[in-house]
Amino acid sequence: MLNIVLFGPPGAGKGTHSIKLVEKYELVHFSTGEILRGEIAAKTELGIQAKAVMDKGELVPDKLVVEMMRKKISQYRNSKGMVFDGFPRTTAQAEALDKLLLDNEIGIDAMIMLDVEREELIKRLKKRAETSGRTDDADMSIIENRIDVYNKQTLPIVEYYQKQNKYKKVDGIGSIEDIFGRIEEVIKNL
Ligand code: B4P
Repeated sequence: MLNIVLFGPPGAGKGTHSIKLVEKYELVHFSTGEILRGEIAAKTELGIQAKAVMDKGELVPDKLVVEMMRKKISQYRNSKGMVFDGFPRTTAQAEALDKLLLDNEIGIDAMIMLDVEREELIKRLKKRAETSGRTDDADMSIIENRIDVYNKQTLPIVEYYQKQNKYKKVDGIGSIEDIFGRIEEVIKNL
């Protein structure tokens, strides 16, 4: 089994490279952002609560996200592996993920961080805003807030995975093929 956390700031290319990981290694893809947008579209109780925070570029409360993931993970415990895209986003979520996996007698193999600087992130998200229809891409102050939230609340997770010797940093600038090649190299050496 191959279980990867694909990590990085908003716009780093997590979604883009998760799709390629799924194709190449036949993994199950969990994007908490996509799952939450699905809940919003379906106007569920969770979706209504999530929309209010996502529209501001803040994080959905840990409890709601972890509960949502608990149900998903147990369904796929016998798959070839999983790619976690946008989850965990806080140290509490990282701890909860380890616990959820342990309950299913599995674990994370690597946390791969896509390293991209702020200016490039803003450029990519502004470009995506032209086609995505995402309210959190449409406004410059929300984009800025998402990056600030990442730096304050999400980046500390690096230390959590460093302590477990699972943290792998990859240069996230360049063509998608080149970046994916760097990710493949990390996986080959696990
Ligand atoms: P997400 O859906 O995860 O949104 P994101 O952080 O912007 O990442 P995304 O995957 O969309 O972008 P990507 O880097 O692939 O989360 C949205 C919101 O949901 C969060 O703000 C939060 O409110 C909530 N949420 C989600 N998970 C949560 C959790 N665990 N806890 C609490 N709240 C949570 O790519 C961006 C763009 O870059 C794409 O358009 C792509 O085409 C482009 N791109 C990629 N690689 C490129 C390259 N090499 N060169 C040029 N462009 C590239």
